[in-house]
Amino acid sequence: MDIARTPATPDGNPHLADAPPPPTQPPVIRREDYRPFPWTVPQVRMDFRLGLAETVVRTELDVARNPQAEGTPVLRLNGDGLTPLEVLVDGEPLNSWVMEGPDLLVTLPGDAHTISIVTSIDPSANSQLMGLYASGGMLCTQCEAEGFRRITFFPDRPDVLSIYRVRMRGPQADFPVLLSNGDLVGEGTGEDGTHWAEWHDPWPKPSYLFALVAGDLVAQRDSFITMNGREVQLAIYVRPGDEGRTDHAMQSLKRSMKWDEEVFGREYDLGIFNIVAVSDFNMGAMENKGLNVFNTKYVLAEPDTATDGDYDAVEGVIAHEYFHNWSGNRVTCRDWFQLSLKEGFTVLRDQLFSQDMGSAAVKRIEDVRVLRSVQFPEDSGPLAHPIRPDSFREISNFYTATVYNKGAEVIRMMRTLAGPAAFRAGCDLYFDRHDGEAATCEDFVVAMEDGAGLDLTQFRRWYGQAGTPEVRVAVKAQANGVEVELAQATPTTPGQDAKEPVPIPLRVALHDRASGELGSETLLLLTEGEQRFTLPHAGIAPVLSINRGFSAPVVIRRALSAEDLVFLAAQDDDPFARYEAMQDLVVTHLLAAVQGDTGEQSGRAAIRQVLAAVLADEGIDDLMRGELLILPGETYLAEQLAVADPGRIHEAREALKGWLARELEAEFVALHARASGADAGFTAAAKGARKVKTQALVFLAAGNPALAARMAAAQYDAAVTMTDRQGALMVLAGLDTPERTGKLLDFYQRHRDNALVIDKWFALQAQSLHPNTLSHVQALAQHPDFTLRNPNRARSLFMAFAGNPHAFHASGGEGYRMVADTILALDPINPQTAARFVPPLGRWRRIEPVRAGLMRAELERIATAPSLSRDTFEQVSRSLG
Ligand code: B3K
Ligand code: ZN
Repeated sequence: MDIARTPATPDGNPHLADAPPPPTQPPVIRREDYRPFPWTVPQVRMDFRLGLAETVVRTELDVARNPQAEGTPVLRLNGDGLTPLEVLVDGEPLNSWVMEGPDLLVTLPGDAHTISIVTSIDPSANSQLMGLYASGGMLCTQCEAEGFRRITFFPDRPDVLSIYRVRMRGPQADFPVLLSNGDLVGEGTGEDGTHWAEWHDPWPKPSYLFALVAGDLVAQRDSFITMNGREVQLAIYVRPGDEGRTDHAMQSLKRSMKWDEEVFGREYDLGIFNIVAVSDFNMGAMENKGLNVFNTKYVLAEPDTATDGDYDAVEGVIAHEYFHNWSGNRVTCRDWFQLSLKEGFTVLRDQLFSQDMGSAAVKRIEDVRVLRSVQFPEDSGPLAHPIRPDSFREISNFYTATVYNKGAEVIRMMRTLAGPAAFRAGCDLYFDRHDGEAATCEDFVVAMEDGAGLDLTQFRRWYGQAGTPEVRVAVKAQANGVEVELAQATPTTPGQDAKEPVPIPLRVALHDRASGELGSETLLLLTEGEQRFTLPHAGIAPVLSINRGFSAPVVIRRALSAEDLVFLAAQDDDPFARYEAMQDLVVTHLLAAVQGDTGEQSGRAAIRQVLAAVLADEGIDDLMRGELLILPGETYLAEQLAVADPGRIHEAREALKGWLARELEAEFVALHARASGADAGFTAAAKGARKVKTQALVFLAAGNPALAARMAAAQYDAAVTMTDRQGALMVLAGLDTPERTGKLLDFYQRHRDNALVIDKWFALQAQSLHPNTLSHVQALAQHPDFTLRNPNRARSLFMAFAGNPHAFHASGGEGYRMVADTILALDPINPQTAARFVPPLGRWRRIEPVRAGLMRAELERIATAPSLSRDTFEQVSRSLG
């Protein structure tokens, strides 16, 4: 085959004339257009000749007509930027293939054939980090969602499941470790300094779960005996020098394996489970079968360089990827519209795991905080979409908080409705029924109906409707009880004007404020637009505690007096409800303050009273105290208003923090002193102490900056953990004080060889409350350690900045310009990561008119840029639309 002809167009090929012109706009892919693939690919054999600058890939596919699909002689193999060097059908160089855009089309005469294709790729030029790429001298892959087509031509869709045999050969000195999915079935050395390895994965899988890693890596090894007594060899591969930082990840993996057996009855199914840590990675980690590839951020952890939050994140992500082995790999997705089938379910599984490993109440509050600060704004903005989207242009844009976190909430509601035992029965049935298949969200719902005995007819609306439902609550006292009147409405979202009521499970209890007596909990199921429930109550001052444990992902609108909220915040037996009452008190006060309500003094006094109680309460541990001390964030506050002024929100929140800190200065100082006496261990008490210690500084920094600066500098100097050091530096970074510069410099020099800690150094400054944050970030973008090519580094500066309201929303629009410039600079390098910076600008409709105009203008500037990626084009056009 003449490889110089690109696109390859063998003479006389009948398909040539049909090739459409290149699209001007990326096409819209629709869920309703799903059709099964006309061919099956039972076996794939791959052979890699590895090199950083050139890797040659020979792929052999056994294909057969799919009896379940409409027949066609044409086999479409997706490609992305590839040129076929050779195409053989049953060993013959037939002229029956043609390129159509990026794809290779082969016309096949019979029902079963073997196709052999050779491609050549340059991993070192792959800055998108999709497909096979080079990272610091090693080679690794990322294929989800559509990266495999950047390695070889293939039906790159999740419903084509194949058994893979992968052979690779490369210079032993450069790539001493050679890994792929499944079991190692052969290895050897050549005379020319090369060596080879062959891996075989017996489990049929879609191409997005393929992985290959080659590099100079060291392994921490361990093993795990499964519930049926099988031994699994575990290894975590890292760069030489990092091997001392993998203990926590290994322990987390073993705990995850055990937990999944005990709680979900799921056993691991290969003899090997490998994890590789990579420093250039677009997201957190990837669940490739038997060979998880991780961002170093979610593997490496030691007390001197990782915070308690980092430790928890490592444990959570290790668990999440491991759990995908069943929810995602053994049962995968039919198409990418079903993404929440694996992601929502797996997020719920990792949340339940983390609840069991630590404090369930604190974990629940943390998860709700993420949902409300990220997913709620998404659901009320231009990028709103159902957890099962109906269309997309670029699937990478749909790895969202909606698909992941709201998806988890939707499955959690099924669990609440069924109860844990019936839910488990539903899960068991789902896994049994669909093992080895590419399934749909509907399959999951049907299995849950059959296995858990639920009728989910109306519940299915949660999959199709975008937007966060709002529930209005009115309580009327009656003789011997109260009537609870609930009304639900879901705001319109792009493309969805009419919304129907969804079933909303609300855990409620009626307490009595006068006697302090706490009522028992019941579950109300709101299914209608408006519905009344009667609850028995004998007391005289009933207070309704509602959506306990955040049993439904909705906004509750309740008109509770400050007195009732103070009561709930101080005494409710449901920790989430306590937190919620506290948040409500603060939100009510701050919204009044930003709207110029001067009568808010009483609200302030109520908050002071509750905060004082939280500081003094010996009945709660410090981890919970730390949660209760976190004031609602500025994005969440903005979310409560149809149109927000971020400047006023910031001022009002800081003013409240400062006032509270001055009122309770002695208490905060005492808390800090008490917590400073705790040890440096990882018990809940020690972690809690570290949490409240920095929280105390956060308050004091707003009320008495000079005192806070002294205390923070002392905490920094005394720190033996990264939690204490980072917490102190975070507070100092926000203050205009001489200690700030000295400690920032010290931190940099101490950790300059550790990329993950230098990421923290960038992020701390970009997230800072300092008035000059904007110019600091501009200067940091020129720092020799800054690069847009590493996603962690790019995010550490600019995502941190975009999430810092006072700096991002600078009134002259400089923050918006900086983020837009970042998107434009990053888009040609790494479109997937670039597109992630669009949503903060996309919020313009909910921001006051002057800033809104500036934000919109930046989006328009991006939209007019030539050769925008599909990723960024889609996000920008939806944001302007
Ligand atoms: N499944 C991957 C995410 C892949 C993202 C591709 N753009 C990690 C995870 O959710 O577990
Ligand atoms: Zn996942």
